[in-house]
Amino acid sequence: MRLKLLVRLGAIIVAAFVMFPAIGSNIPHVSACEAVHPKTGDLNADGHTNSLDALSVLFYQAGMMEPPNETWLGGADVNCDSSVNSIDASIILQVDAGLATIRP
Ligand SMILES: [Ca+2]
Ligand SMILES: [Ca+2]
Repeated sequence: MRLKLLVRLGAIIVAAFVMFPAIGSNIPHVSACEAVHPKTGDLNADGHTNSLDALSVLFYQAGMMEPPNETWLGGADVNCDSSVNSIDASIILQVDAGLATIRP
């Protein structure tokens, strides 16, 4: 029940970021994306790729948290487009729902 609520909350937040792309427009580029292997989307290293990981991406994009380190930035850029944003959060949610996989 709590997980479904978190997934729905994450989906709402992702939708807000997609609808208002100006949010987080000062996102720094990630240079070490390809150096981070394997990419799983499990950004808090709890063994699960889920809405909490997606939420941390959105917090980062909104400037509400600092990245713990460069490795986190590389891991958060799950689509390797050199940017950490709501698209990465959306992919992480899709992985959690079993609708997508992240390339290793
Ligand atoms: Ca996790
Ligand atoms: Ca990205």
